[in-house]
Amino acid sequence: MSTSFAYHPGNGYEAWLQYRRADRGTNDERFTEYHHIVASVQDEVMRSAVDELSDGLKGITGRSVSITEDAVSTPCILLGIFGASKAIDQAIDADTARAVKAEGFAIQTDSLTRNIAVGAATSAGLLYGVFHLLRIMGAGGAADRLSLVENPVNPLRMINQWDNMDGSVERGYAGKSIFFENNRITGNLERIKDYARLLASCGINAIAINNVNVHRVESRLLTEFLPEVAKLAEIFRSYAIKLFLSINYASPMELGGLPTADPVASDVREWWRLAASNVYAAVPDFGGFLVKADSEHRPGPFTYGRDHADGANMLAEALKPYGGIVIWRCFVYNCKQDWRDRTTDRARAAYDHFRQLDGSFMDNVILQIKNGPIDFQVREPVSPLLGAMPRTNQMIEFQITQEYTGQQRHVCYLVPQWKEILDFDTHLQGMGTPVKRIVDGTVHGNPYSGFAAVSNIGDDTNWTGHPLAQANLYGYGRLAWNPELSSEEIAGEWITLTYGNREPLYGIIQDMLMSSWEIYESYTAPLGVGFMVNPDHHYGPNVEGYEYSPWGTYHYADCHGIGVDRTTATGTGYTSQYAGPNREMYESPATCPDELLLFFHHVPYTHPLHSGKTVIQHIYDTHFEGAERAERLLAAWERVKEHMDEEAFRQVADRLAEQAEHAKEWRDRINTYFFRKSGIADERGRTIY
Ligand code: GCV
Repeated sequence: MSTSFAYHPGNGYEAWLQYRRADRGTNDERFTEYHHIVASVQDEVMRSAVDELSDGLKGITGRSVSITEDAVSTPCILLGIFGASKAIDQAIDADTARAVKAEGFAIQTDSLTRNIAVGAATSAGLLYGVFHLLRIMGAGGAADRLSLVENPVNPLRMINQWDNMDGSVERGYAGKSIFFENNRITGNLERIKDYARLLASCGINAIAINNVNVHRVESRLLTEFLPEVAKLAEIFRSYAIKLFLSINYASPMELGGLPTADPVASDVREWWRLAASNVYAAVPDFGGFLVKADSEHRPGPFTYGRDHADGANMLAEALKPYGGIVIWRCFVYNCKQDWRDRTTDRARAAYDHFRQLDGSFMDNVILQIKNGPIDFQVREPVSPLLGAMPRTNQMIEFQITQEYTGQQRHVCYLVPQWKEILDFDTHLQGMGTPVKRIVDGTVHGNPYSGFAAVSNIGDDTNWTGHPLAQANLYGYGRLAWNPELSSEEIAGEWITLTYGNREPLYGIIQDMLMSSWEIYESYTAPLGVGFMVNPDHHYGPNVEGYEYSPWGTYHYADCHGIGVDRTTATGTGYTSQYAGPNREMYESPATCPDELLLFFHHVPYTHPLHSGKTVIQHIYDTHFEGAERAERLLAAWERVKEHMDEEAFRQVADRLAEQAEHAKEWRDRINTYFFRKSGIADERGRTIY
């Protein structure tokens, strides 16, 4: 990476949108001649695009910026919609314009005038184009050779807030909600606007603002709080982001006083029709409903002997006249399992409940499927439900908030994990059916598809608590836009825009991010076995924390061995949910990848891995190494100290110090537990308690 300039991220509020002036004499100096924007603003999204470009240019060039409807001097930056702007139609040739889809854009520099044209088919595309141009400028790219077309790969690129109206955030690790306080919608709309900017800048186009666990008060977002919801929708609308609400399935009872929420009851259906009509009267471009039903004590159609297609279709019918959609979550399992019962396997649940319903959902229903069959663990196989319902819309759900990956007290850059999942070949239509092609809708030609993820932000000044966790939010958006981007590229963009690309800072942070998932995995639950965390809050080691609980997340460690037999031959039969080659690969310990061995198999501690180590030695080695590597992260960060301001340095240093200490706790708890269970000593004689 070339030497350019260093940002001073300070308190982190501006995140990757700092638009700082470059140091003199660097390659982004070439942008300083751009301080004239030509645009005729047609709507609020275009207004945002022009404002953002103007602010960005001001920051980057240090000069004041003029905005006119016609070009008065060159070089300038032209913004416009194809067919509506003559200047754009002249600047960008017709073939290029035709390659631009609804939310895409083209950027081209004229070699003679040096004018930069940003053209799009919609104002949303224009907004994304502006953010892209600012990203190029921020990274010190060259203005004179721009010639590119970008289209988002995924139609839906959604964020799910798990925010409650009392101001708390379920699984939130960065302060309180920015949306709600004291059971009301916030009056701090500036912060919402800044969040909308952050999201739009990396391509997000949809948001559900409240927790999928909808309590009594949030149910009323559909009714008495609608005027305030409309204000939030207005802000997001101006950044081309559609607003959704999580709804309570039992609303007809809780709000409407009906005796039932049975999806086939005519008064229940009528209640939802009316609710939808009221929402659309307040928010004409409302996105739709996000629903967690029959899951973790939430109400749902099972109560009435109905299935999830009955439940989802009832809501879909109510939303259909307005173009709204139902996003129905597949996180449905028995959370009151008896730990003695070895026949029930939580991993099977989503597939077992939903697969048989393929073809029975209306076309404005999308099933939202967690990336793995359990619950956002540091390592899980890909959910076998993804792609297994060809006649049903599906989207994948990731978790940006680090519930099981260090809770934003540990650094864990999750983009490499998401990439592995997206690249996984399901073999559902022969070789070459990766998850990313299923969720972008191309494999089955589904009208609705894409990504959703649980947000990691709160009202902490720097948004994410751990400053390095900002890379996960940024990375999620960029990956939803284009899953072909590499983890390194995304990290590189984020580092450059946040801290600058000056060495050694750039390289140090890049190495830290790229190794962080592996490091976190190495000192926590081994070989895909999952959990081993403290119950409820899920932070910190507790090997038997869930072993005798009703939640279905067991590891079955005894003095001989560990792991869950999920094979078809002798176990729960979960492996049978995968297509051909994957089923066989997971069925046998000989072919099962090491990192998932204990997810699929119960093996003796002396079982040899492909790496040549035994399971027990692998546990010891990874835990000793992981804790050492966590300590080295802190040492690496010390080396960036002189290259950034004190506050920005300190925010990360404090968390890395906690991580290093906490990694030792993980190491010693896990190693001690397995040494005591197995009675097998560490080959290298290191201290185990
Ligand atoms: C919103 C896990 C989390 C819950 C979360 C749930 C879900 O179980 O621990 O906090 O609830 O997933 O995704 O619905």
